[in-house]
This record gives sequence, C-alpha cells and structure tokens, in this order.
Amino acid sequence: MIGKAARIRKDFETFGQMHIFAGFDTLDTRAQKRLVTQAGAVDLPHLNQLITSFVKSKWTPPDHRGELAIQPTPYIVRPENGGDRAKWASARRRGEAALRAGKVAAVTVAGGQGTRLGFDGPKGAFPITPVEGKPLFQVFAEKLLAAQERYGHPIMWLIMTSPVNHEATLAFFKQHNSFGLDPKQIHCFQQRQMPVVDLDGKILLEGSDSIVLSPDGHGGLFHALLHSGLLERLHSQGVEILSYFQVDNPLVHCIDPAFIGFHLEAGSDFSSKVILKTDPDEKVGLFCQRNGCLSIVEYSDLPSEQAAQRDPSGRLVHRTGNPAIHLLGRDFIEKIARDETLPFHRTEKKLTLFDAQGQLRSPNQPNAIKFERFLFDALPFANNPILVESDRNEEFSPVKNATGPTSPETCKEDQLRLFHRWMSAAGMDLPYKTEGRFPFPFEVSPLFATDQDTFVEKWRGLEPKPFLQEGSVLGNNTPLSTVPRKN
Ligand code: UD2
Repeated sequence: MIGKAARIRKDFETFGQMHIFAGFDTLDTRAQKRLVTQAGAVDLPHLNQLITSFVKSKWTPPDHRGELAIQPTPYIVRPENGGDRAKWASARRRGEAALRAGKVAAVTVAGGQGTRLGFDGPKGAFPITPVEGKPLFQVFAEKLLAAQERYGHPIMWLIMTSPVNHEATLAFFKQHNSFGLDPKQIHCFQQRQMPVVDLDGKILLEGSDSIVLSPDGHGGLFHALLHSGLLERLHSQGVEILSYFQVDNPLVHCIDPAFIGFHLEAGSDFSSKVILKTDPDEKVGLFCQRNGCLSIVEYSDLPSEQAAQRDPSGRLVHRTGNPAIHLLGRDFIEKIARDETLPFHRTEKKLTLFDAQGQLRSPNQPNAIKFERFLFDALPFANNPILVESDRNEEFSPVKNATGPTSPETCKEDQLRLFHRWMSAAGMDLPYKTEGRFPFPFEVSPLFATDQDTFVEKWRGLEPKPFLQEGSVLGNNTPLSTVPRKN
C-alpha cells in the first residue's frame, strides 16, 4: 500500500493534482485506502488532455462561434405527411420478420443522474403514467412484453446503469418481479465514470477522501456493451440490431417494425427517428449534413440565430430534431467500441458538494466540468445511416425537469392526450380538455395497446364494450370497466 500510494501521489503531483491528497494524513486507514484506490483508477494522462482541450485552452461558448457549416438533411416521411404507404407497409413486414427471427434486442440508457427531476433513485423507478402511476421501467417492460407476445420471440433487454444507480436498479426489478418479464432476459450493465473537475481543471473532492466522479455520458454505451461481454452474448443469440431508447421517454415505441424494416432495407449501421421541430429553442439535438455526412449538432452547440432560421413557407430550416430513438447494428457497436472513436464533450454543472469541513455547498453558478461522450457522435462513422419521421404526439414526451416543459405534468398530459386520440380513432369521441384539465383521465396499459392501430383493432374487437369512467384503466386483455355508450 505504501509503495502504491507513494507512486500514485507522485503521478498526481506530476499532473498538478496533488491537492486531492492535502488532507490525506488526517484520514483513517480505511479512508486513505479508498482515496488511493479511486486515485489509482484515474487515467491521468487522458484526463490531462481533456483539461488542456476544454479547460485550459480558451473555450468559446457556442453562441460566439459563428454560423455552423451545416445543411438540412432528408428523412423518410410518415404516410400521414405524404410518405409512400406501400413502402411503409413493406418495411413493416420486413421488420416483423426480423422480430419473429429474434434478431432484435432493446437497449435503454438509464445511467444518468436524475438531478433535474429532483428524484432520489434510478430514473426508471419514477412513477409516470397518469392514472396508475406506473414507473418508467414498467412502461417499457410492458411494451416489450406486448412486442414479444405479438412477434412470438423473447426480446433481450439491456439496461445501461452507472455506479450511481446500478444496485438500486437491480433491486427495483427484483422487487417488482421484472414486471412480468423473464429476469434472465434483462441485463443491467454499468458504464464507466469520469472524474469531475472545477473551472480551473482541478479534480473535485467530495469531503476530504472521495474524488467526485460522474457517468461518462450515454456514449459510454459502446465501451460498456463490449466490456460487459454483452456484445458477445448478443452475437451468440443471433441478435443483429439494438433498438435504443432513453429511460426518460415513456411514449417511445420500444420496438417499431417499420423503423426496423427501413433500417434493414438501407443496410444501415445507425438509424434514427426524427421529430419535426416547431420551437427553435426546443432542447433536442439537430440532424444535419455536416462535412459531407449525416451528423447531430447538440442543441447547446447550435447558435440560436441559426436555430431560428425559417424557409419561405415559415417552417424552421433546421427542423429535424433528435428524440434519441435509434437502431444500432451490433457489428457497428463493436467497431466503435474497439476503435475508441468517440470524442468527449465538456458540460458545465452546478454541483452541490460537501467541503473539507463537511459543510454542504450549493452554488448559484456552474462550479464543475463533466466530461461526457455522446452516442450520436458515432453517426458520422456509420454506413448508410437513415432518418425516419416520427409523430411526436405518438412517440415523444420525455420527463426531465421537475416543472415546466418536459416535466412529469407535461408527460402525463401527453399520455392522456394520446389515449383520448386513440379512443377517438376507434369512434368514441370522449369529452376532453375542458376547464384546462382532462375531465376524463383514463389509461391504456401497454399490455392492451402500444400504438393507435393496435388500440383501434383491439377496441373494435371488444364486446360488450368496456365502460370507461374517471380513472379507469384499460388493462392487460381484460378491460377493468366499461365506457359510456355513444348516444
Ligand atoms: C438528450 C439529447 C438531446 C435530445 C434529448 C431527447 C444529449 C446530449 N442530448 O438531451 O439532443 O435527444 O435527449 O430527450 O444526449 N444517460 C446515461 N448515462 C450518462 C448520461 C446520460 O445513461 O452518462 C442517459 C440518461 O439516463 C437519459 C439520456 O441518456 O436517459 C439523456 O441524457 P441527458 O439527460 O444527458 O440528455 P438530455 O436529456 O439533455
């Protein structure tokens, strides 16, 4: 221990990070071991490169970088907006065949810290449905159950966690018996963490014996899938495509056969859903052509003037938003992971920390810099990437912040609006949106339907029609109540 500690302290001194050992001699043996172990795991040369690039060299905020050299990019249009119905039907059939053949698994990135939501626990445990208050993980689990029942093949579900929430995530699924899935088909795997530094590039300490670490971004998925052995397991089970979605969006079509079909027809490594932006300031990344290839520019990197440009019809020039719904080829994931291709990004955070005196400090200004990798930086390296339009009303309402847009309230309203729209499509026009609220909150379980076509098909097949009343739930296959007969 003494030799190892001395070597590590020497390395930290070499890289100007000796301050983390300032209180070392006052620590008890256990705390000293903990700090030495943490410090020994830090890749100092790499961290120093990041500090040089992002902290020490002049870092210009995006709005001061001038217009980006980007162009709008094409995408496959939905039939409702003039897309080719026959092509969509053919793609759906091809995707269904791949699902029946067991070629598709699901992957969810859930390693982030739900700090913006103010929720203490894995974000997937957050109750989000408007009547039953089902947690996010349950919504996804039931969508996967519905898909595997429909296509007759179990679907592996890979969930990326981080050391921040891994054990709590495992416990949550155990507590809820995996929400009806076979526990053996769920694989939680941890992403790596990166040290957090202050605005001068000094590694931050929590108290006097713990380096502040933070998950390395959803781009950490590639390394984590490879080094967890899960890529090999996917290969052995004949899985070729990963259906990727974030833990914060309960509307997502976890498994979408038409999307999968288009991905296969294009021979794509990396396909994405597109939602059309109407608000230039919406906090979604932008798909665009950049340096001759399909790329994503993150909302925080797009100059606001450029985001607001409109064409003669009044639509945003740059409107292809990224809802973070992707399909990734297994081979492509392995290539990116092995090549360690992805760059790091600098993100500034306001971190509440204990100081060396044990006092909790909550800053008003950003006091920390995190280094994260973004999954979508792999896009320029993908062969034949494609974009497929999605209806945001059907598939996108993330829950990120405790209040305001993308909050639990807006997400629940969007779910209610969706269920009412499905009911209208089935011929039951229910009263809604009076007095600013939905007088008729009811919920459709994913086990009853996960999209409008399935809902209409199932509803029309129900006799007698169930009676829906305030707070009803159209459950699994046995509706729990009945709906007022159409007068
Ligand atoms: C992300 C996208 C944004 C848009 C939006 C859609 C980025 C940087 N921005 O915004 O363009 O697509 O989502 O909702 O991606 N996560 C991990 N590990 C990490 C960090 C994040 O698993 O180390 C997960 C996190 O649990 C969440 C997702 O990735 O499910 C998005 O992460 P975020 O909150 O950092 O990105 P956000 O919401 O700002």
